[in-house]
Formats: sequence, structure tokens, C-alpha cells
Amino acid sequence: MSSLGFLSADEIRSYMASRKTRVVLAADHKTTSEISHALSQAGPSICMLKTHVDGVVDFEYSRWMDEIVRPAREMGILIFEDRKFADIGHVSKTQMLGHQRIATWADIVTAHRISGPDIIDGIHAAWGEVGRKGSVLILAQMSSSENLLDARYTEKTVASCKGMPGVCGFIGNGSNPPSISSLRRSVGPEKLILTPGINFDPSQSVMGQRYGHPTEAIRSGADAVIVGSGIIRSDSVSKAAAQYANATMDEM
Ligand code: 5BU
Repeated sequence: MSSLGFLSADEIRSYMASRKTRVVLAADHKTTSEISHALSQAGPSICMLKTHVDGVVDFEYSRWMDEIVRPAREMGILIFEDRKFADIGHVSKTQMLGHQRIATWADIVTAHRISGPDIIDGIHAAWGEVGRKGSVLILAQMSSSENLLDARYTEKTVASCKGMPGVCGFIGNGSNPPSISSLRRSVGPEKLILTPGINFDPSQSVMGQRYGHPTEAIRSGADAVIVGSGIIRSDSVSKAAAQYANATMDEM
């Protein structure tokens, strides 16, 4: 663990409250400049930027820090790398410190619980090594069709992780409001629930993705919704981001 401790769910909630939006932008673009452009357009309406850095074809560390990380920090936006770590603790630590040096810029990362709880220690050991603090979101549910994270897996995952200080919360299935409500009952009030699988237009789903409405997700107990295509594939990224932000703030 970092001597700086952990980024807590409360700290993240206060970042979100100061941004007055519960939208996490899934900037699923292939190039740094596209991500940077999406960030500048959607920035005023989002509280976190979610990345898949291993999908960025022109990744170059100093450029990433200049064009993505610095502007996000200047706007007070947290950076969330959706790496979905799933290996043993030691290898997850190595991956955090590898080519893309995720530990030096991500505030939050995702991990599966499948390999055991030591994955959380491994990830925090990496943040400790670079003198930063962060937090882990654990996948308790997924939005994709026919995934294997069934109700029993969800229960076991939540029961074993909700008391961990290095875990700020869980990923839930945004396409299904009753699943989010049931996840909130298991998680309790303290930890966060973030839900992907959100789009105003469910017919936009491809390759097994499923979608629900942002307002329903927040009403069912999500702290924030993760939106990719609904924003980044729209004609106006800034307008779409504002519309999603409004739909999440109706409930605040
Ligand atoms: P979309 O374009 O809004 O469908 O993108 C959804 C994003 O959320 C994408 O980056 C996925 O990696 C991420 N996601 C998801 O869709 N479903 C899940 O269960 C998890 C993550 Br976990």
C-alpha cells in the first residue's frame, strides 16, 4: 500500500459533487488526439475520464501526460483506466508499472475479483512505488449479454471486497435497473456503484452490449453512469455530454 493511503469513496463523491455531474466519459477512441478532443468537448459535463489505454494505437507516454492527463487534472476530472486487471497480485503490480505506466496517472482502475483479493494489494503496491494513491473498482456485474458474473458471484464478490479500504466501489450492470438496486442493497451506502451499459437509445447496442437509461440507473442506486458511444459517436459531443449530465442530475 502507498504510505499516502487510499483514495476513498467519500473523496471521489466529493470530486463528483464539485463537478455537478455523474457522467463518466468512456473515451473509446484509438488515438491520443481523438481522446484529447473528446475530453475538451465533453469536459464540462463529466466527472471522470475512463480510458482503455491498451487500445490507443499511437500511445506515447509524454504525449499522453501532456494531452490527456494534464488537461483532465486542470479540469478536476479523475482519470479511470478500465484495465480490468485479473491476474495474480504481483503481475497486476507489474502491469500497473509497465509500458503505459498506469500507476503514474490513473486515479482509479478496474479489477476482477476472480483471481483472489491479493490483486488489490498488488495494484496498491504499484501506486505506492510511484508515490501516489488511488483506488480499485471491482467488477461485481457486467453489462454484456451472457456474462458469467451471476448473482452468486456478485454476492461473494461484494461480501469479500466491500470492507476493503483499497476498494472504492463496484461496477454494476447499467442496462438493468433491478440488478443495480439489488447490488446497492448488498453494497450498502458507503461504497460507490458505477454502471456502464448506458445509452438514451438502446438500439445503438452492438456485439452483445445492453443499454439502460441514465436516470433509471441513478434512481436505482448508481453513483455515476459510464457513457461511451452515446456521447462520443454523437454529432455534438459537448451537447450529448450535457444531455447525459442533466439526466443524471435530475436525481441529485
Ligand atoms: P459504450 O460505448 O457506452 O457501450 O461503452 C461502454 C464502456 O464501458 C466501454 O468502455 C466498456 O469497456 C465499458 N464496460 C462495459 O460496457 N460493460 C461492462 O460490464 C464493463 C465495462 Br465492466
